Amino acid sequence: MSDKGLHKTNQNGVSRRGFLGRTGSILGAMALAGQIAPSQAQAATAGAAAAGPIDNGAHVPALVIGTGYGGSVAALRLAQAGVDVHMIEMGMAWDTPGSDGKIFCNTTTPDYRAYWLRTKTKAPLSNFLGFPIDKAVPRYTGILDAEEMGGIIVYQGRGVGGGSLVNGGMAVTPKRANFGAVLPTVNADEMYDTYYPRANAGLGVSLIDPAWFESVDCYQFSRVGRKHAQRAGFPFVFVPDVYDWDYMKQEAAGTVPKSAVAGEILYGNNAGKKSLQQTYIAQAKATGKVTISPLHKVTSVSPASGGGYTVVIDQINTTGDTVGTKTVVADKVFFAAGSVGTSKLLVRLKATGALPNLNNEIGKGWGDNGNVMCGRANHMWDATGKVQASIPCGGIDNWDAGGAFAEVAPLPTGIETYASFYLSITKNPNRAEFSYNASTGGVELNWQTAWKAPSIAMAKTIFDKINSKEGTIYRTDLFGTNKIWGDHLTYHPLGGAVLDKATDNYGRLHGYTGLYVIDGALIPGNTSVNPFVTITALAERNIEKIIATDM
Ligand code: FAE
Repeated sequence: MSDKGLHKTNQNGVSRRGFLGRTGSILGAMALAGQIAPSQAQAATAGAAAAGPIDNGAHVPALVIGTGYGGSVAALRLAQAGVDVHMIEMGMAWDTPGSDGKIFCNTTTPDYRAYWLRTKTKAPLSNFLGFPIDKAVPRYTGILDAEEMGGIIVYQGRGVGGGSLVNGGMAVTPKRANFGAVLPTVNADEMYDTYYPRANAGLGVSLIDPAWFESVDCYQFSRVGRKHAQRAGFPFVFVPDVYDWDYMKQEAAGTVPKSAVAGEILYGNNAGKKSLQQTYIAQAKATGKVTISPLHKVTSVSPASGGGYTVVIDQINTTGDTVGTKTVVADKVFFAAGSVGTSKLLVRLKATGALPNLNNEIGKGWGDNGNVMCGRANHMWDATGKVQASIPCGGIDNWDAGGAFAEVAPLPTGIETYASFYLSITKNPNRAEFSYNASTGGVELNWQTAWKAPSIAMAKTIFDKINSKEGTIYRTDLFGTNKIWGDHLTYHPLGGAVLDKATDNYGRLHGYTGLYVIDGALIPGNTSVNPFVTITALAERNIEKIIATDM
């Protein structure tokens, strides 16, 4: 594959912390032992962990809404430039273990930590062998939000670190030839010479050791995926990741506690994965100029009478109830609440008169990165392995000919499934729009499930051919009964405040000085590969310009 970025390995500049060894929580232990409700325990521990939650009436130079990729880049670079930053995060700090000694629960055993304010899990794969697998969980400010937006469920990470807490860590730079379609108004030379390398370094991106890949049991599923791809004439490419591959080697050898090899991913990794907590956020905190308020949700931003912006923030408890409201003033506000979070805020603030001068591009240009999932049933001689590492490390590239790039994904069930599983990113052209519903006070998205049809057609350019070559069929038991395609969801929401449309070409919102968008909302719907490296690189580019000219 002629991709400059795809195979790039760069570990420079990564601030790494230990993954384990955090202190235990007596309160958490009491909660799990049933002595007090988890909500009470976690409210106490989250409050204790949050060094310096923002005070009512505070005045801050820079306020960042959200602690995902865009927010973390903004906070670090502003702090390094000498600006005091406060980050507001609606999710939890995720720095305190429960009574099992673990901060995060396993994918196969979801508990109160798994879902954002749900009473039943909402797993992306809803069924197995046709049977529903979702189960009851206590309502809690858990780590994964399955946000139902009409025709689509948008999965997002909640907590300090945003999507980096729950994602697969696949850190993919788009092929340069495709970049013009990803961000048409951005100079590709600058991105590929400066900002993509800076983002990859900051995130701690590296590639699996190819020799180890060939030998280890936990990537048998990926080797089977490669064999089938190549026999059907498709290139299989290794995909970089932020997982610590040396740690995973030790997991496989049984010398350290297992995380990826034990199937941890969707509800957090207790070791091995370099989430933003270990990289950008650790560096930002180390400057001494960044504080974070977890379990705080921004509800309003409007011009303050004396200059800057009045920001209204609800403090919530772990069952999602508002326990206090704070009003602060910020000289500059960075919207980094993720594509959906930022879009919903801006659409509502424009419609309700808090920020009436935002332009009519607000809420537009939203896409799902063409996500669609499917499984294939292999022959008995193509076992994919009982033990599967939860971190994908390879993909099938048919972007140019068929408009699809498919991750060979694990199905870490702990049993032999004889299934190959894939998340495809496709060139789906459909774009949706957010709008304010005055009667409910909510913000809606007009995406239709039928709009996934182009994604299915593009994914079929790969899997119909593989099935025909191998004499195999699609699995029909993973997303319901007799349902082949996981076309109800996305992991990759993008757009809603598109660069050079809702904002100028560096994320400055039109209509207001000192308001910025710096997250996935800037990207118009598709990145041709997994999106977080592009979100990070674009944030690096934009914040450099903003610091140079606006601070
Ligand atoms: P994001 O990381 O979503 O951060 C936004 C933050 O803002 C969150 O922490 C929110 O809780 C917080 N927030 C929202 N509203 C408010 C508010 N009103 N007040 C305060 N805080 C608020 O945004 N991408 C890849 O490139 N590779 C992968 O392997 C990959 N796998 C994924 C797997 C899963 C299951 C999921 C869900 C996503 C995956 N992604 C992957 C997507 C990736 O995580 C996502 O594109 C980025 O996290 C988006 O970054 P942002 O900075 O835009």
